[in-house]
Amino acid sequence: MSKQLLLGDEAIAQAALDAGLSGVYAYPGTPSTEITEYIQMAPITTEQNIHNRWCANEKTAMEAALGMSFVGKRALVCMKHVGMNVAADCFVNSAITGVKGGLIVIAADDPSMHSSQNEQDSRFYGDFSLIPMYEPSNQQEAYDMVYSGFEFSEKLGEPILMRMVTRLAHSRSGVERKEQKPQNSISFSEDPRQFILLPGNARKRYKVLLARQDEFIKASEESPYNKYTELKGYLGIGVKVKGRLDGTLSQDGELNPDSVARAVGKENKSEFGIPSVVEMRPPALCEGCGHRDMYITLTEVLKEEYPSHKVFSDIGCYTLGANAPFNAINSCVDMGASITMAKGAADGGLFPAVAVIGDSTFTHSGMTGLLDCVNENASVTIVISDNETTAMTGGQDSAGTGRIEAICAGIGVDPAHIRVVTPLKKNYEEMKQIIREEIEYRGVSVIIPRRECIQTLARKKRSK
Ligand SMILES: Cc1ncc(C[n+]2csc(CCOP(=O)(O)OP(=O)(O)O)c2C)c(N)n1
Ligand code: SF4
Repeated sequence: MSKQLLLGDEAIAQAALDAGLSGVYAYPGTPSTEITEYIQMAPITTEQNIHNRWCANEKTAMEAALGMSFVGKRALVCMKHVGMNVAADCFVNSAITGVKGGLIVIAADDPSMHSSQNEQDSRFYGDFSLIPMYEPSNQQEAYDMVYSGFEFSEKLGEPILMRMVTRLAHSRSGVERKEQKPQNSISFSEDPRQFILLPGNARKRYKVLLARQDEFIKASEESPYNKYTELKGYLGIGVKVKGRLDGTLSQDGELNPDSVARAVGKENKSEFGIPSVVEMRPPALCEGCGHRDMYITLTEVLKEEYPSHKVFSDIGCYTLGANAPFNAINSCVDMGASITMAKGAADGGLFPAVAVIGDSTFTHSGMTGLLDCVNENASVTIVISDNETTAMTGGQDSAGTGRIEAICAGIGVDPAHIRVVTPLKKNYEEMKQIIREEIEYRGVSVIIPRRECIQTLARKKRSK
């Protein structure tokens, strides 16, 4: 078969397509995003009607994929490592239901936090949920594991977790493809109660999962991907193995040639230094970005008129409001936490409590927090800075585009306190007046500054 030069992420996508994939379910997040983007662009996806639309969040992705597996078809779920925390409820339980059609979950870890808020190790999720896990060491293995992994998942009747890391996801190598398989046709489990996790059934299924661990270990020992090369007789002769745990290597961050060379007492001379013209510069919002206009007006009102304010932000381009010149935000914890933290702080007596969240993060996990606010008529001012895309991860579709006000009204926000503005310099006075009015309103108010991200706008213009 032909060899292609593929990113690790692309190797996964190509393998899934070649293995007869029926649907990819994902929410964008570095370093996993390119898997879904590759599937979206592949001609076979349209030809064979393979599901490929972005999901609202990782939990909905995992659940929809389990539904696809329920009907006997092959599904792929992709997310960055922190997405595993969002998907965990369904993911852990899917080990107990088991699967019908092959199901592979890709967790793309980001050691050294190149673009993440933590560097958790997703392999613990494999251990924790007691299912088999793959960890490829190169692009070809990533391809081979996914290609054969669907069949393996169907044979075991369990989902498979595959852990990637940034360097492998984002570097290229030649990958040999295998033959194209057709999609599975619809079929159902022989056990009509397989997916019903009522306690009586869940207890039984959990016992079965536990009893099957030896079988999984055997499969692991016989796997062509597990090789043991006798290095210097380390195992079994009492030679001390040095590494992260004894401090020889740092417990955090990724391993690289420099850190390993230092650990074994060798000097590793860099061949290519950083040219002197290259200067480190902190990331910043693009010139002309609507989030800038939002922060300029918001901080002017808050700093001058409400010195006791706090701003709870969220995760997206607008998190850069933490940096100068804005220095506008006081928190950024996890997707959706802006609204809920603002509510908790307001419950505790803070005034004004302001949340700043993007449109994609709002539909990912801000909506439920808004419902909590509405149910208690919390005194919070929520700014949904709507740039009509998921900009931070490269401009993917955003699940609520065109419907943000309707969603807020549907959740129960008083329509009089859902205020839409266009974040442009000429509207600054109007924006500041709206911010004042909504802060003064002691209930739930939502301000929606809406202007398309200039990067996606420019891309659309170029493609026209
Ligand atoms: C649980 C989780 N999933 C995915 C990500 C990756 N990620 C960071 S911000 C973001 C969405 C940003 O979109 P939006 O809130 O609309 O803000 P924008 O970047 O468009 O300003 C995503 C998907 C993450 N950090 N955490
Ligand atoms: S990519 Fe878009 S949303 Fe992000 S900073 Fe640039 S203009 Fe703003």
